[in-house]
Amino acid sequence: DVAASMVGNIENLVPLTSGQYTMGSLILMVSYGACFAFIIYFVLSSFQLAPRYRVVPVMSAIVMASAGLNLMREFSLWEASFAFDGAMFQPLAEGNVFTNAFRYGNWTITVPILLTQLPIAFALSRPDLHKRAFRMSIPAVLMIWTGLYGQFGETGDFTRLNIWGVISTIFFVWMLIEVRGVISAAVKNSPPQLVAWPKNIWWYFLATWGIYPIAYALPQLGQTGDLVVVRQLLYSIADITTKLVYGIILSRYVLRRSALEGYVPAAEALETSPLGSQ
Ligand code: RET
Repeated sequence: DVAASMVGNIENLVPLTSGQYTMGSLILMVSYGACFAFIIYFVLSSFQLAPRYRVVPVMSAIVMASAGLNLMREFSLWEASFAFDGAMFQPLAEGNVFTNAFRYGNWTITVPILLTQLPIAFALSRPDLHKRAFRMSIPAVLMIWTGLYGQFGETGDFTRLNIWGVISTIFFVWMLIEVRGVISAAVKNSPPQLVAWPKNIWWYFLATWGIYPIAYALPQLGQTGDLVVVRQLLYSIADITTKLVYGIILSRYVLRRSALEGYVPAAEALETSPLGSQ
């Protein structure tokens, strides 16, 4: 079906009510706003940490900037792609095609960073850390690119969507096996007071990364305005939880770990020293 494959995503197939259209704008706007605001949070958190962990929230700040710019672009594309005809917001306004494909491009940058944060936060040794970051990132990138190719099939008969969805899921499982290896190493290597953290992070990771394949498969339930909005909402929940909340969790973990390893932030060291009390 040539016409259907040209429009790429279901966003270009269905007219939206003004409520649905506004919800779509709002979801994208809140998401990029949150990303940009949290750049500041992550940069400031890094100052409280032992030097070896400072890069963990800095990497979250980079992910926030990258995802924020991507979501801002999705937002302006959303605004440009629909035109009000007096009753409904019609897609393909002035030839503009909305696409979720840019998200997959963005994940190519952010996903390897998110994965590499784990072995750094868990203080794995340098050569082990590099090896594991690499071994997680290879299946992750293959998962994203096969999914990118497949998602263009969501407006056709779903053959392409499903075949590439299955191939992508195989890479996802491979990636999860590598992530699980990092979690096991972290459990062994964790201070006893913090040993629950890597275990809980594993379940959090599965629950939140698992939202993306659901969003990918969703167009098969039908092509309606509600589904378009629900899918953008799912993407946003996934974006906020896998990047922003995940970054907060890892920052809290390395903060506790810094303290347990005897690190005292500079300002506190000054307060408790004879010099500071003068
Ligand atoms: C795809 C295609 C369908 C099958 C699977 C997928 C998994 C995607 C995932 C994406 C994670 C993205 C993140 C982005 C953060 O910036 C590609 C949708 C399994 C897990 C964490």
